Amino acid sequence: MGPYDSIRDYVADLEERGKCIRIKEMDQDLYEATAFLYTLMDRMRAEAPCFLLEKTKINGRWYETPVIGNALNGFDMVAQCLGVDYVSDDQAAMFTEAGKKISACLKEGLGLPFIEPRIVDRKKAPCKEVCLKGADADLFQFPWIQNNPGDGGQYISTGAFIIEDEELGRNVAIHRMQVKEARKAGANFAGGCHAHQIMMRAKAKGKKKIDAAVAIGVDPITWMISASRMTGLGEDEFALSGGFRRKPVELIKCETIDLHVPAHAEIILEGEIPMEMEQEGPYGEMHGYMGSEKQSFFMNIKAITHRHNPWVWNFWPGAEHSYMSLPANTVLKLRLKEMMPNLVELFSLPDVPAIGVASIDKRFPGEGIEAGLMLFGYRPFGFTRKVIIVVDKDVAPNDIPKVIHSMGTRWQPVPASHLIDQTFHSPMDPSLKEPFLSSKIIIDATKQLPGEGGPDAYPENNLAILEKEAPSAFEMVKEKWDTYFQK
Ligand SMILES: Cc1cc2nc3c(=O)[nH]c(=O)nc-3n(C[C@H](O)[C@H](O)[C@H](O)COP(=O)(O)O)c2cc1C
Ligand SMILES: [Mn+2]
Repeated sequence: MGPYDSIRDYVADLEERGKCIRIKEMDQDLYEATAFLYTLMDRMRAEAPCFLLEKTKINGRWYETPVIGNALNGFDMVAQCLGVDYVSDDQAAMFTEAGKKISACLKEGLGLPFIEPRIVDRKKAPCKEVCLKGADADLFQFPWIQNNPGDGGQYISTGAFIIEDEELGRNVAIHRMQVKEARKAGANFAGGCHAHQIMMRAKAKGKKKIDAAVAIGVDPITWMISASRMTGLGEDEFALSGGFRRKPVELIKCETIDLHVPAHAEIILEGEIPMEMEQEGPYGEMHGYMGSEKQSFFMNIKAITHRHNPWVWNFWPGAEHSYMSLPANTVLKLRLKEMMPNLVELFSLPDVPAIGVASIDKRFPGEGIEAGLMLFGYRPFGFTRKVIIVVDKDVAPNDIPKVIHSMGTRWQPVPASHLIDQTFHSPMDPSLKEPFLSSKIIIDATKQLPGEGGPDAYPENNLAILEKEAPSAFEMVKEKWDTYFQK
């Protein structure tokens, strides 16, 4: 049961739940693992298990270093990581339970919980079991995956970059790394991210390079926290992870630089990032489209430390889904609820970018569109959303067929839509003509009141009649449920 100290402890529990499969071997020179993942997601969606490849062929060489993929799929896995007592495959229930666990960690006034990391003894740091320096620190001894034939090469796709700013302190964030040479890999810091800001601050001070460490295979809560923005520049993601773990992240000092890394990680890279850029990419991005080549920082590697028989954790952007965002999305929702008293529930689809669904307790005309405008206007939410669907409180936003049903039965496209011609938006969206500029739409699928152009009265809902006039029917069926399936 979560919270876990390592990805291995987590995967061991997944296996026990039947949610991780072991696969003897795959030939990634033929993109077998990638095609497998796409097929797995198409067939099983949120039920698709994590998988562990015992042997993987890359560039003609069979690696026996295990590769794990699809490691966080489904709200059940998020709930398991957070330590929800009873974990089941019921995605709606697990969305709610995981949300409750996240809320319970927050301080009064929705303050983020920070628990400072703890430095442990070297003997308690499995990431130091093997230490390689100089020429021995060779990236090609590990099975880094090239996800797609369109990608620029093999990538380290789940590394948490640990860097420090002299005044502001530590930053921990997931950034992809293109494997370039035995001791050189990309450091893809998008403009505006904290790592990029720290690089710019160092450059302004005349620094020629900064020290960096990368932890591959961190514990799943540290993964969720370092993969999505919740903190400001200068707030330590390890401390925030500690807050959601309800116990400190354990750290150990690097061999060659003055940085600390998670003691229970699988593989650690130590090195430095010069103030220079090189070509990076192309790379298949989160939204499922190929990103173009660009200039980006890179890291020179001085040392590698790892566990005995380390695991490579790979991520396939665009094919895997965004369950890691649940902690960040839950905090956003709670903050929005303080500003919008009629907001009941807010849901971002983990498998579809840019669409948000909100339910509101509607009493007055205009509240559906108002809710959409509020949500678009709050940048941490609105920046990455292009379509907001607003439903009544009797519809659960995470029950997508019911949301679509509401659109089919409660929504009149005119007048209950609101188009925004052009506003600020994530440049990741491949449909944009100009970066940062997108049109947006609010779909108000709440029952329209007569003043909004809706019917004078909505017919009664069949289910509501049943619940009112035969209240014991569902109780009876629930009690007898198992008997219906007995042979
Ligand atoms: C699998 C994965 C890969 C990511 N790759 C990158 C990347 O290459 N560059 C980047 O700037 N952000 C990337 N991100 C997003 C950042 O991790 C995320 O925005 C994080 O909040 C940045 O940290 P910061 O808040 O300290 O800036 C990635 C996220 C995931 C889940
Ligand atoms: Mn940060």
